[in-house]
Amino acid sequence: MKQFTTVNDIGDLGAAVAEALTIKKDRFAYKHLGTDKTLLMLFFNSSLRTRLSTQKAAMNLGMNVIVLDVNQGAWKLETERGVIMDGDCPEHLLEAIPVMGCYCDIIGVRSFARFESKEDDYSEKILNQFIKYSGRPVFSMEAATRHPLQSFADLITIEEYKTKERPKVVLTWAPHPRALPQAVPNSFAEWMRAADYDFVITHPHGYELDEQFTAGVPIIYDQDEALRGADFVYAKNWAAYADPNYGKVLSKDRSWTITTEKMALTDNAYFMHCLPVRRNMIVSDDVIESDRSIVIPEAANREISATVVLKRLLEGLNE
Ligand code: AN0
Ligand code: CP
Repeated sequence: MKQFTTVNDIGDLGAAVAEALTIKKDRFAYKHLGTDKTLLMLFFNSSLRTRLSTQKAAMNLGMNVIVLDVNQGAWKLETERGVIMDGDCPEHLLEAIPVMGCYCDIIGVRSFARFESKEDDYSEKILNQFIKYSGRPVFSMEAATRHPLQSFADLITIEEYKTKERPKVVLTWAPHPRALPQAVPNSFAEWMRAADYDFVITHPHGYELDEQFTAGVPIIYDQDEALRGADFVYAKNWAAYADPNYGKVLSKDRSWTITTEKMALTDNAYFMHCLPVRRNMIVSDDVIESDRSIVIPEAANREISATVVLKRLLEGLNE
């Protein structure tokens, strides 16, 4: 594998899940692969799970790891070509990227949608510059439009917990005080479609996602109706995608919060969320603490998805 930014990079999903479940039984089985190889993890945004699970995955594979928080201690980076740099950015991404590539073998990048320009966000302007100028295999640790390490972990988790061949999986919007990117729901939809589950999406009017991720997926505006018969409830907030409201919070309607009453509509569904989650906005204390909540095993699987991805990228170095 030469890069990992979308579901298409992972190939056959059945084979990827099988590999993940094998690695989960012996996560140090490929410790030799990363000897004398260096991973650089670059964060433009905060992280708990991605930072820890990806570093742990790299250590499982015997790699050395360098972590850089661009906003803490590094030079502030200009990202626009052609800008007269007389402002507060002393360095340009166009030098910083190839320099960073000199010190590592693989680069992971976290760079959220900025909500300043839909075109820049949805063309993955920042991530694609790393792919173009670093000279190294690049993987996404949540970019502007997708969070594939999360979606892969979600898929592994559903495969572990499902009791039906083709479970009903419901992605539901839930309220949140601030504008959040669409990367997690976009990516989740992309992976759920590829997995061919009985997948539906529910959200208030105005929260439609980019159709490249949702084409063919039933969109149900009545949350109660969508939840009926669900085997998995995947809650997430996102800001509006459609123009003219791109990046805006249109609703904080707490009747969309996932509560015990909402879960009672389902077929005893498991509750999932990528975390971090705001309690009693997205989900009630009772639901997230219930025995049907699998948010912790879901987060634990981030180490497994990252180990598979880094293993394949390391193998790709010699192809
Ligand atoms: C981020 C998001 O919604 O994309 C990261 C989630 C993994 N969440 C927040 O910024 C709170
Ligand atoms: N789920 C996830 O990616 O969490 P972090 O933002 O803490 O990395």
